[in-house]
Amino acid sequence: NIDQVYKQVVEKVLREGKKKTNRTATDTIAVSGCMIDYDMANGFPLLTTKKMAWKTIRVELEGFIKGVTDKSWFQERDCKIWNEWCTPAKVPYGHDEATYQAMAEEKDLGPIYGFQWRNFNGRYEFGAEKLDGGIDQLAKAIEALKTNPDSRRILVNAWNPQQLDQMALVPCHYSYQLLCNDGVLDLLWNQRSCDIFLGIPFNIASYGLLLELVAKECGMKAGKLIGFLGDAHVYVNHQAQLDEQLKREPYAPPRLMLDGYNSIFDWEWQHATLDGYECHPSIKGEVAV
Ligand code: UFP
Repeated sequence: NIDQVYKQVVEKVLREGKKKTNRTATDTIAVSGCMIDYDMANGFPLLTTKKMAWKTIRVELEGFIKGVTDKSWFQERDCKIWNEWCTPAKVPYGHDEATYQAMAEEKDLGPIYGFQWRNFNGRYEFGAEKLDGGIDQLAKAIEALKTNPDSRRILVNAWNPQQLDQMALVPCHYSYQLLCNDGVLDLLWNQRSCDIFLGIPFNIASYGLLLELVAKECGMKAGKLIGFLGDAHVYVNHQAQLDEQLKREPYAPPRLMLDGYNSIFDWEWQHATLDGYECHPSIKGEVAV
């Protein structure tokens, strides 16, 4: 199950990792290069060894699929993970003051993941109506899967060097490939930077959900979920939490149900539910910002 796959990643990072400084004030233990390889036939990949924020995962993915860049859209649905970014107290990364002011005032996240998925490199103006001209990579990928499922060229890319400095946060997971073999669909994603305790459990479930949504849309079965992790790190102040988590006995994985919508493009988070999610209590850890 996914808890076992996750445990192997944690153990590899802690065993082979080296202490490393980074952008934040908290050091990490990091390895370069690590892979997650999970067969979706074993159940939905939501960790059971700690309680996961299932609603947040669904809302964020809905926002990405719809190309949402308005921070209040996420907040109205109790999705708080983007709150840290473009707040008056914090200038994220190296944005210049004018860009930052526009983002803070307009609650605008910039041309982040969803914008690139649905309108790659389209003209972007802060707070303005979103202008077209970009490429709808997600629609193209789905069209390609339906018409030419053997293709090895079905990719969605969020890393857009032309617009990186307009984004509230540059992509961590920056591309994914969809590969189909005989009606079974695999999703492979790339992630340049991976917080193993707080980020990765969330990213696994999010791409697992995207895989199921695309598979259903194309009349396929979900196969492998594969993650290529670049800088895979454990923040030093998350070690005790991970020790605690790894001692816990996993429960049987939950089953995902998708119902009540017509196409992936009008899918809403409520249309995905879990059958039988049994889990251990949540474990808190500080986000390094
Ligand atoms: N991070 C994740 N997953 C995500 C996300 C962020 O693990 O989906 F958005 C973590 C990785 C890293 C930090 O610890 O957030 C981003 O910092 P940096 O941009 O310096 O790599």
